[in-house]
Amino acid sequence: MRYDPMTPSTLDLFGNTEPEQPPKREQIGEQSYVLRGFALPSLDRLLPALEDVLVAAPFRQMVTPGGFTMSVALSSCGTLGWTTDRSGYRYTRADPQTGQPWPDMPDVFLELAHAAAEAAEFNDFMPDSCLINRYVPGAKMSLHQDKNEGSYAAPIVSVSLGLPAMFLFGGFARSDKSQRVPLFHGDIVVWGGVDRLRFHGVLPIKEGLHPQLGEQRINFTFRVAG
Ligand code: MD3
Ligand code: FE
Repeated sequence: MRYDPMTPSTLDLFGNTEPEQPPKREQIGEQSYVLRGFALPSLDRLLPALEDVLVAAPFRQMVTPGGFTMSVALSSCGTLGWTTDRSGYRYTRADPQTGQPWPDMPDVFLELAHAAAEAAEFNDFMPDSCLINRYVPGAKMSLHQDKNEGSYAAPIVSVSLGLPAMFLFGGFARSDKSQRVPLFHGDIVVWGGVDRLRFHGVLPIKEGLHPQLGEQRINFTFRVAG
């Protein structure tokens, strides 16, 4: 049969009549999803906003209550910033290094976190805290739970940038078997509901050079902390 651009069957070959698909997402827990590449369209606004935050509140390594220096360097923006020192883990309104309030959360951060939460079925997510973690090759985060927040009703949204990481997604006891989830530049993960208190961590980052971010992985963790 000769090519006829007007027949419906030919138009179908180009996919124009397919029904709208739901956002592409991988379910990794009952109420947890990976949104591959979700942050990529926002990067042009996200990276300059990150630079601004880091001028006011540079990355620094912190000490755990047990006296160990974390391999991950931290900063924060938003009303509340997560900190640790010899006296414990907590959220503070001021950056302990400058005594100044943490930098405001840039609009592009908030909009992205809100949209990602919505794509995972969590509406009205309004984080008051964004922890910014910087990993160089070899840096890791041991299995832990996030238990310093005022309420566990809201989800947690995490944005991965730069070098890839192997994320460990555990159970409700430290000894429960973890699943391994590879995370790449631009991926967003949303955890909430019944998964909110699961143990999690990050394996040591492998050597590498990311074309845009260089020799590092940066992760934003959005939370309702207050
Ligand atoms: C899963 N950060 O800062 S992101 C942390 O990649 C932290 O930097 C990791 O764990 C990182 O506390 C992982 C996100 C994350 C945060 C909270 C969770 C994953 C979670 C709570 C429950 C389950
Ligand atoms: Fe955590």
